[in-house]
Amino acid sequence: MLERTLSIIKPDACRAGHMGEIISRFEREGLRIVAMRLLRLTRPQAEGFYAVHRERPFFADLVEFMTSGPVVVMVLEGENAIERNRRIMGATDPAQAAEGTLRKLFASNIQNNAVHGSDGPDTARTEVAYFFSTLDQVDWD
Ligand code: IDP
Ligand code: MG
Repeated sequence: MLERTLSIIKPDACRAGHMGEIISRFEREGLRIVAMRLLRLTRPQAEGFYAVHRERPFFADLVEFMTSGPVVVMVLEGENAIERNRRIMGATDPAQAAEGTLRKLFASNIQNNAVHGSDGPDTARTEVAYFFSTLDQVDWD
């Protein structure tokens, strides 16, 4: 099934100069970028994006981290793009992430873990719409 998913290159990976490598990886894996923007999240924007985690003990630190520098937000498109992106990213905790995954390569710890990816069709739809209108998403064909 042709899907779209939201990807974020988090502040740690942007700061470390890994934006290009991460974007290259998506291109090599055949995920097409249909929208992309470099921005710095405000506190309300980060809190809204991670609202499902607001009761978790790590929420305040997560918001602090996500607003600590620029991020790249992207919409990736492809067959099973949601699941494929999650596989390319690897486990949330880099200590658990498989060899060669973006988090194994670039994450420092369970919080500063380089990338975000939508975890299912419903979240993908909501998260894409959080940053991009349909008019922002290009048609390659
Ligand atoms: P995911 O990004 O792999 O989908 P989630 O459980 O949805 O993982 O958590 C969202 C984000 O919150 C993670 O990517 C990470 O930055 C942060 N996070 C998750 N669990 C922890 C934790 O136990 N301590 C600190 N930060 C965490
Ligand atoms: Mg998640």
